[in-house]
Amino acid sequence: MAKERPTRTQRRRGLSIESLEERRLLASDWQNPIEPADVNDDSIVSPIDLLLVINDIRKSGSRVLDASSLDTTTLFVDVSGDGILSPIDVLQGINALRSRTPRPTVDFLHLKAFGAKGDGVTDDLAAINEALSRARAENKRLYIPAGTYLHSAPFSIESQEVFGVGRRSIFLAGDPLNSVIYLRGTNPVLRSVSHVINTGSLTRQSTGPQASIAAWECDGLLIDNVTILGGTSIGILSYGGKGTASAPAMITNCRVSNTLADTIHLTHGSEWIVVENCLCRNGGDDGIAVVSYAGDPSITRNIVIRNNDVGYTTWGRGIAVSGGSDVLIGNNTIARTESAGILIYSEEFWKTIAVQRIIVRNNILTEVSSNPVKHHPAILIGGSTDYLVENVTVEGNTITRPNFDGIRVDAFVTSIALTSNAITGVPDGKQAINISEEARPYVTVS
Ligand SMILES: [Ca+2]
Ligand SMILES: [Ca+2]
Repeated sequence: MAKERPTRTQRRRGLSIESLEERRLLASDWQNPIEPADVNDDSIVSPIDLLLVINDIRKSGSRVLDASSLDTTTLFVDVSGDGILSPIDVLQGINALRSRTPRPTVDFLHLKAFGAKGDGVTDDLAAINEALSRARAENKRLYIPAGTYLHSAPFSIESQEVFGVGRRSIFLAGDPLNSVIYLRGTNPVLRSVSHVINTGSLTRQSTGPQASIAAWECDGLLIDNVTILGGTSIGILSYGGKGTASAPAMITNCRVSNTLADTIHLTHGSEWIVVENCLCRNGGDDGIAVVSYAGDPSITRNIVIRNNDVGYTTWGRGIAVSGGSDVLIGNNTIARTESAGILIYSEEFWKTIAVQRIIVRNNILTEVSSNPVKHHPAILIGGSTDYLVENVTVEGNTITRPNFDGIRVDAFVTSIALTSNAITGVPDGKQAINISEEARPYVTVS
């Protein structure tokens, strides 16, 4: 069922591979998304809400609200929604009390109305599925209030929007081998929730049901302000997820950590996707990967990866294009990866296909590539006997203290430009720029 979702500001921006924007602030997880002045979330704006803000300021002072952990206890004290608790929140609360404006028409259903317990122990899967189904039928959004909702099996968000209050609206996978939340259909939206998967002693998996969030062959897609902790496979997977040039699919402001496979992975003909302002930490494989295989329905293409903070991987690269075209990797921060910080490669071993028209610009790579057996450079470019890597611009990047070479270009490439890259702290015996004999006629350095 297709629906119009005109309120999404991200959708109006359009996608230009050349445009890099300022970082946007994360949504405040301490503002009530339904009624900003309803601090205690009892559906009424009353003087009690004001008192709660005043008491909090008295007790702990004005402050930036902690954005570092899952937190199910703090009230919605950030009335103004700027991420800071201050007297401004009191003033806006007073204004809301005075104005007595009628509440807007409710356009969402409440998960707890369907019997979900949110206690982290009861299996809420049936309630979640019933709520999703009803919300779809009534063309409403589904609100996930603060709580921990155990789901014993996967569920699907289909052509609809699910939203919560960030790190306090937690989906907890009951089975780490059957954990996925699917996004399907047209313009599915998942916003401001968390997904926790306790992997225990399990080893890495690599199929859909073991991912945390999987955008599965959907048209349009928004995953925003989603926190993912753990998982035996990929954190956020786009398997054939597609945006368009004028309305790109968006994966924004997400925090993905402790997955056993890639933290974010785009494949199977995914296209027109922006991955922006995401934090990827301690993944078991690549931080953000664009991957195309010979058997895919089409090449994964038209991807923008910008302003992300990636690193501290136990295995894998920071940002990788292994089969893909028209990809911009811009203004990302990459540190302490196990393999190359950025990899642009057709990988014969994995049967990935051609790599074309890639811009790698203004990224900051620090102390990347720790594995002494692989000895990857900070940025690694190369093709395979079957597939060339062509038209790659590597420009304005800052590489500091790489463990091996700064930039290395292997064989099977054409039209490679390395321009104005600042490379410092290269170890003795390693090179800032290392171009293979075979690649030399095809690489310009300036
Ligand atoms: Ca209230
Ligand atoms: Ca505030």
